[in-house]
Amino acid sequence: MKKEFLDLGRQPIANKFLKEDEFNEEFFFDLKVVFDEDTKLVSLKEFVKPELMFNEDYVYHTSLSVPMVKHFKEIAEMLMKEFNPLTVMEIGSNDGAFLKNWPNDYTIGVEPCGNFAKVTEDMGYQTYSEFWTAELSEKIKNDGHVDFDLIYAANCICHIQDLDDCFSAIKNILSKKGIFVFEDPSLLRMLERGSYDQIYDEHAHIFSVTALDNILRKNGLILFGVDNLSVHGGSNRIYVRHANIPTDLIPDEFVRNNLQKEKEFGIDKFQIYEIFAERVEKSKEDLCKLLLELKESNKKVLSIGATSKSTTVFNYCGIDESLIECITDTTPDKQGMYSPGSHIPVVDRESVNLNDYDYVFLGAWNFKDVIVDKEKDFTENGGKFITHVPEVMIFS
Ligand code: JHZ
Repeated sequence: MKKEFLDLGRQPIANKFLKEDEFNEEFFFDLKVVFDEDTKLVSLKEFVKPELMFNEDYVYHTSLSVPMVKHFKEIAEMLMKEFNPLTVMEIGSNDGAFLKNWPNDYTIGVEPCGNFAKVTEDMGYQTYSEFWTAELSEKIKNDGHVDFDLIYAANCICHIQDLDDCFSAIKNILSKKGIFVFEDPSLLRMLERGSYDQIYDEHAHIFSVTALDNILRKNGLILFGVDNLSVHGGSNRIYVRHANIPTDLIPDEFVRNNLQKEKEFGIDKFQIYEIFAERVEKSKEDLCKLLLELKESNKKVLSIGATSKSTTVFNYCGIDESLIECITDTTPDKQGMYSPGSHIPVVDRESVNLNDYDYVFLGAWNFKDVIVDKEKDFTENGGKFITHVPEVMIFS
């Protein structure tokens, strides 16, 4: 019942930045996307082995994007106030941007990337450096942990390929009246904005509320709340509890509104995905045309934000160093390396004078306001920005 609608070509591991001597052995796979007529879930056709993506060398450092630190502090405070959990677990705890807002005596992390698991262990949080599975939930129980009142995950559940195993593991270790809260990019926002670069190896699925409602029910869980968030280009925060356990947490009007909005958009119909695929192709044509014209008129272009998203764009559109000279990024582990597949040098923002460039491509378009504000001097000196979301355009 899975129907393919989009082919984003040969793609590398989105967050595997490389040294020059690693170019020859780089791993590539076919990035194709399918729609499941049964559950309405959108997923990658071919999954990449998790160990190839999430390991000791993982470079995405949540705390290096300053707006995200504030985001996680605010959500932790809200959850504490609204639900007052006595035991907390975060799945995909990365560098502890969320965990650090909770006392470490009743909070644990799960993080398969060993480098980050060590960071949160050093902060005093017990961290299981493993992938989230039903087997791990059993192991955590056997280690003597009581069931959790709050299980939280941000930009992690959509990375998990086997959702039935993932949700049954949650059900196994969620306390009777506990809540499971997770946030991931919204499929509706991606379709509305044409932000096809939300699709890369790590994002095994792009969730709609509709598909989650179906899959959670199948696993004995109920979705009772949805918050629409602006982070990461438009995400949904989903609130889940056990089905069949009496509680006053009943699905709120936001759940109904979200399901209704998605239905009106046609998220359950294959045709909408065919229309999206045409839009993606047009975006590629427009971006390539623009960058080629700029090159022909000797304009210099760099990109800000060596994101997973820009890995998809650069590889799908065939953009290399001849079109975008370099990428700046605040993450020290990405600096001095080359971008996956497209092999564009990644440098520290401080090492370049933006006024030597005519155009800046927004690789991190989701931080557009922050970046444009930080780089006022560039636009005041005549510099211009390029983005491909929602359409390819130049602005200053
Ligand atoms: P950002 C990652 O995707 C990977 P990416 C992951 N799979 C996921 O799901 C999402 O996050 C949530 C830099 N930066 O957040 C920092 C600047 O250089 O859009 C980051 O490297 N200057 C877990 O990689 C990158 O840009 C700045 O001013 O698409 C942003 O990456 C700012 C604000 C950021 O996620």
